[in-house]
Amino acid sequence: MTRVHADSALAASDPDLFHLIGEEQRRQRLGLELIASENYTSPAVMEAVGSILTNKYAEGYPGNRYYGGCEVVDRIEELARTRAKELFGAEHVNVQPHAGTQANMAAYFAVMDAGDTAMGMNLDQGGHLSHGKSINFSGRMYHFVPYGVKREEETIDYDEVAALAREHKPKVIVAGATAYPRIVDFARFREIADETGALLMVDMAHFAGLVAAGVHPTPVPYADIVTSTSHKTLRGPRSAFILCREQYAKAIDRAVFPGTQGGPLMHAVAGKAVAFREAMTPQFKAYGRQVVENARVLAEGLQRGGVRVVTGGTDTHLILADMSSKGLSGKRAERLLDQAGITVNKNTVPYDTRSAMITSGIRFGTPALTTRGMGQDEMRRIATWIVRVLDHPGDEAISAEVRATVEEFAAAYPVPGIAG
Ligand code: DSN
Repeated sequence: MTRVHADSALAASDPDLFHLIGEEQRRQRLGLELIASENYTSPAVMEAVGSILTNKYAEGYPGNRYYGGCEVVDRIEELARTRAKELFGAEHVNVQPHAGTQANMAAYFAVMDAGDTAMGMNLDQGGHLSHGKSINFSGRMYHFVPYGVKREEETIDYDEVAALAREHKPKVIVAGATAYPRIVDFARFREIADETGALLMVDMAHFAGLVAAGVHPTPVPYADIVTSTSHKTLRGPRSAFILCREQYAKAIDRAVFPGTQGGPLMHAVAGKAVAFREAMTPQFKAYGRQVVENARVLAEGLQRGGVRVVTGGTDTHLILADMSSKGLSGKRAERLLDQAGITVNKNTVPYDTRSAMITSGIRFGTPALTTRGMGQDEMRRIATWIVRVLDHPGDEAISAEVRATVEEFAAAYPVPGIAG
């Protein structure tokens, strides 16, 4: 039976949903969140996102809206824009995209026509659905030519990128990935784009928080357009934004609204404003440094336990590990770790022989655990638990033992916004 809380409107009006949120709180608090694209946003961001700003329609942009009563939300959107420009040193920003794929959709819509050629990283080797996969709008609307990584080194094959760009003369080259653990060479991409007359677009969704913290090179000086989500390493609300050079500002704004979206979600825009401000603090810089250090230590721990790490390590928040080194598929490993309270996602590894639904890899990331205050010592311990689970597939006693250890351990690290 759900307990009704005197101070919760939701508990009183919808006990079922209230109960389910309580269960998810428990899962988030007692588990170890190692999905590389997830994080715990701050109570301040959640307050903004949960505010009355959700009530307001504001199609258009500050000072030029299709609705009355926008004088306050105009100032909120301006605040978000000013902060984003300052944080990333960008000439122009659009803070209205609802999510990463919508940001990419608007960016393409701004500078390409249907049928135009573009290049993006192969999804199977680390890219993203919206970087041209045939089952996504990007692959249906545009002619995307995929590039990949070198078989041995497992790092981006820049010579191949250059050769493909010379051959196909794309209008846009997209750099950025969702499962690539190394720093992307933006200068090299710029050189290739300049040589072949392409625009360079960088999707920095995964590493935006590291850029903001100054622990990862920024793509902004190199790229014509930079898209990003705001909820991954950046730790803001679930949403997105686009940075661009001034010369593309009008085209980007028109492509977001009215091109591909209707009314902006002003509560999410407010949440982004809060997150951009938080990302300017010394505490955020320390968090960014720790995210990268934690990933490095976690990768070493996994390697010590006999797990093959793709590219031999990481420069970022993300580790891609090959479960074949433990005789497992990614799907099986994800399930085993889940049972032990460790949350990850299966992922293809470069040149994978298994399908995207099975995979040979697991993607790990450290942003969420770093937000909970964990450091190198914790990463070393977590690596041993992961290896113990992977070394004993199907051993329910060991799975239960690790789960109990994980729950007791995790409970000692508060999750922002969740009472202990
Ligand atoms: N779902 C995101 C990720 O996990 O990387 C990409 O959209």
